[in-house]
Amino acid sequence: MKNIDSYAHARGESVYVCDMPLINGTLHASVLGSPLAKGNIKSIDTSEALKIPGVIAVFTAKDIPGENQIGSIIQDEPLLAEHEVDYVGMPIAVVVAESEPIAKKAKKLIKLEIEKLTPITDPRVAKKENSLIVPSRTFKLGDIETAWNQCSFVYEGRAEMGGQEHLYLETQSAYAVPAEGGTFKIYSSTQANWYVQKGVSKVLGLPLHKIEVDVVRIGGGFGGKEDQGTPWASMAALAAYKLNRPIRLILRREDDMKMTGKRHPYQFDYKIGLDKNKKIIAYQCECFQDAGASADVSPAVMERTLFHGCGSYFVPNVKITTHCCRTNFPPHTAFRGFGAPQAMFLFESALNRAANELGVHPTEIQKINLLKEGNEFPYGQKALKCNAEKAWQQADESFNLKKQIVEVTKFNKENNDYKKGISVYPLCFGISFTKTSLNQGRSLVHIYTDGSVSVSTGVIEMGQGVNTKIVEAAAKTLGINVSRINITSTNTTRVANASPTAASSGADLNGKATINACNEIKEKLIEIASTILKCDKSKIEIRDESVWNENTKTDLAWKELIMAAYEARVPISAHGHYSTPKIHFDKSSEHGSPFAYHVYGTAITTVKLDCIRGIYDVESVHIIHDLGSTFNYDIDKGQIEGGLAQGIGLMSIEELTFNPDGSLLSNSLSNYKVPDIYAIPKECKVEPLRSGPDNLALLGSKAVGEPPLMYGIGTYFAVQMAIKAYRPSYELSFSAPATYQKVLRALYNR
Ligand code: MTE
Ligand code: LUZ
Ligand code: MOS
Repeated sequence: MKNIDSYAHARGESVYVCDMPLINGTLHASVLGSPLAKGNIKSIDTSEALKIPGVIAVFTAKDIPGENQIGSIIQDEPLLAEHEVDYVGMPIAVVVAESEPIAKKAKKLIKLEIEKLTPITDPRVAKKENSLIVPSRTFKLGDIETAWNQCSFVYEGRAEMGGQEHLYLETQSAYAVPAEGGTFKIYSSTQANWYVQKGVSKVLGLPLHKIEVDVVRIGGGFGGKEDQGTPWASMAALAAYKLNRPIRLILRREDDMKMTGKRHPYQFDYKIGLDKNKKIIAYQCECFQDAGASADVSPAVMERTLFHGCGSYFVPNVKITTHCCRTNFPPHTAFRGFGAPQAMFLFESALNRAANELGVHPTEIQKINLLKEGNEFPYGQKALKCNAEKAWQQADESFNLKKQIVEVTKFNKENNDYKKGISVYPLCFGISFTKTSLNQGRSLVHIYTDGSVSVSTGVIEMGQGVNTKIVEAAAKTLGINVSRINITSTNTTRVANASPTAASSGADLNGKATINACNEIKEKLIEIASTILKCDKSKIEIRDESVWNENTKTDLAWKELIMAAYEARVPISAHGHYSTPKIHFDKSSEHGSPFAYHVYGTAITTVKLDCIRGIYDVESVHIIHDLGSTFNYDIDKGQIEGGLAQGIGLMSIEELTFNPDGSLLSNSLSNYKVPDIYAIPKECKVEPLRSGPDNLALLGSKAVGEPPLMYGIGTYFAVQMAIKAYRPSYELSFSAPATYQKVLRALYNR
């Protein structure tokens, strides 16, 4: 089935917040951010701004009728700065005007008096000064202290990984419309309409039922709209509340880049120990997460770093410690992979270091340390239906790893100015929100009397194709054509308390809820059919838009069946609920079984390095990916290739740079580079892993949203191998991304 959005997308007809027709009287808002990374606010003078013709009002913290608080996990984030500013771009005032350009012009006239303080811009410094957002956490397995004695080789070192700009095509956007009886309807570009509803409710001091949040789709989120759609919707709602006029607030790209949080940069210390057979016996690390100025989802991201500390490997003695460090950057937030890519980059760094010291290709160590069936993760869950070795073997067979390594070696012997590097990256990613209570989904299914079906779920379409998958699940369950089904917007009045569309679990949770709703209706329909046909209901099926009895098609068609059910006054609507069974986690012991299942895979990456200029191409990436049993391979392949491209960007050219004062230097697309058609692999082959369906996945098809991003990690280590081939005395360095500047320096030891 084609993606249901592709036709309208290609024609530019899909509707985003900025495409919505404006209601008469709509005003436009622009937000003034802090010019300083840390300081005490002495005064805010809005008088000059208010003199500009067309300016209606300027709102600051003192105008908030409810609580000036939007923190989701921890209540540490004001909507608008009141006494102090904590990062450059922190919202201080909302200017409302007849047009956005007027509001933008006026905000420059607001006079701020801020006493400048020294910001913290390094997570290690934050840790030293005890500037932590939540207490540090440690996951343990085995006995790390005695394990070092069993090791023949022990290596210690440092590593670091930079953040990443989400660069969703649609910037943060909201349109708040006051309605009858002091209620508000909010259109928001968010991955979490329930979070927006809660934020607005708190800021306005109104109960949740007075706030309706509606999302048709969003123009990409990548995690950047899990928590961070909320402030902009809340500011629009604040202005709508004060002025009783519809308010549109759409961030310009430069403001979006400056004011919103990104993927968390991390600093790391590692220590790895191997026995004489290159078995990894012990692994210890300390991770300094740069959380930014407030919690946002950082504690949850930090938790996923802990869960993925050993990647796709089994290590019997482990100690992983993470610190959630408060710095003076915008609050860093969810980003595809959610703390896991950082953990996995670190483990691969330690492993590559060991391989380099021992003079072997990293694959020799990787292969013998992969997770095996029944191995215990450092949080108590066992690797069941473990596909780590299976994925590696299939990659080896399908893509002839040995031959590829031989060819790279041969190329390097024959060439001086160009060198190649090859790496293998094994993936293991846990599916489920690590916060167990979020693992629930709901769906409202209506069948209308003409036989057409409307489905509304808690999931948000952001380009990942989840709505198409849900249509397919509903059609399969009801036994009808997909053309009969329409998906409506995601709306808090149709599905309440919806978890964010995140953790790659949107399709599983909401698709399964849709199947539950469809089955509830179907049961009633089969009863009606058995009365009409006077036959045993256990023999009845609905398929191909007809009722079948004992495997024979009857004359009772879908439309007639629906009319009969309506006439009989039985419900042909249902609200389905699904919650992932069995998962649990106990934070006090840091043990449990938090994931429904794990997704595995293997990527082989080859890069070609121009050793004169320090630039490189990703020549090929060959992927075996674990989809369980896919039912829409086109969509899944799109997610694999898109995730890979974003992962390559993270590891190669996407570099966030800041001034020492904490302001963002890479604040536009001319100085922040994302992968384009030239940066993606010249050759990308994807093959599904030969595995079976997983019962906890939608129709057996495993979650695919985030895991493939991590295949990009292979790029970094392939580049390291290529540098090493040019300069054999090179000592590997672990500082992602591998920008061309860093690579050039490494080639010439400068
Ligand atoms: N794909 C597109 N096109 N756009 C996006 O914003 N977000 C990713 C992934 N794929 C994203 C995407 C992230 S971060 C997640 S968590 C999943 O999609 C969310 O959708 P799912 O739960 O339906 O997989
Ligand atoms: N969001 C969240 C996530 O709240 N919890 C998670 O475990 C998670 N994982 C990935 C992406 N977003
Ligand atoms: Mo994705 S980081 O879970 O929104």
